[in-house]
Amino acid sequence: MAKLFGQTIPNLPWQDKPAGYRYPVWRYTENPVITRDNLYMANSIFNSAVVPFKDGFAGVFRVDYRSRDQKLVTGFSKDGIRWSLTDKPIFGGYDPRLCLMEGKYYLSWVNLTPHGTTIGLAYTEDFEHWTQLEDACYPVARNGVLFPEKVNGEYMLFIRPCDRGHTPYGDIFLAHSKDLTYWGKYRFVMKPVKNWESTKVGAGPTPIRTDEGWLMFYHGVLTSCNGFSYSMGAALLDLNEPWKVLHRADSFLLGPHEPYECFGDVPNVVFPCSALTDAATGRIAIYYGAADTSVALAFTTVDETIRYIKENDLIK
Ligand code: BMA
Repeated sequence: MAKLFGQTIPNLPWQDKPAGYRYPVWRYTENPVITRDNLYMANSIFNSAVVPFKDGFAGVFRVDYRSRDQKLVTGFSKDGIRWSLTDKPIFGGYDPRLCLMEGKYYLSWVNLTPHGTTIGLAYTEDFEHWTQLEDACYPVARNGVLFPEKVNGEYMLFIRPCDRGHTPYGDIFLAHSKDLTYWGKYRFVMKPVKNWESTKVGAGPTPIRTDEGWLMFYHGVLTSCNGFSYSMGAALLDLNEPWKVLHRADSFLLGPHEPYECFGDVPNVVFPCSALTDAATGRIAIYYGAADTSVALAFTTVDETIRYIKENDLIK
């Protein structure tokens, strides 16, 4: 087994891969796990992030209310599947990512400013009290994703420069910081290459350290005659120089297929924001937004994913 570093999570939500299923990522049979019915006045709940917390799990959820205000709320769960959300927005904005680093839970998200979107940063220890840091970037950027540990003594943040709208382009960059306030040394990581992601790419869950490199799940966007279609890809990045792509799957690992991924406020969206990993077994549980309407869950293992990446490697 490829070695996966990080927490051991014995109560990781899990289902075995269905017999005869050939792809590396399989869906939870009772998807979606969170719908608009989880919160009064929600129009939709999607693109959300979770982490292990106490004897269960905590999360930050993107809620678009009936007013269509976009807010982040917290939620708690014993098993990672049945969630109770608190109807008390902590920040405005969308697409949260969570990462446990140095004993604190760091949140990065798309922060809304009068000048465009930027990367908001905050941390908490209890999911009740939050300390907001400086925005990590001037507008306009989205898909800010922190690494769970320093690399060569510096914090690392994926970032995706964009415009003020639903940007028809997008490459992933990496920013460095010594203090989580001043960011710089921007390095290009990857751009869209293949058909399924020919419009733009953006980092997804907190990257996962393995002995083969940083495992990065990301979303790739295709522009079809019917608009954007979002799927999940994966790549392995160099451990010491994570802007260097070692291997990258040339085909998606999970794309819009089931009705809850194909129909909704924005059809044809699989948007991963969070991955729980169990170092003891190599299991990975991925939470993804489905059709900008609900949150769904899928499973893989570090070996299944790395095998698929290498079998379909873009970097020859
Ligand atoms: C994200 C956000 C959403 C959008 C989504 C697809 O980056 O901009 O509002 O619809 O992509 O889930």
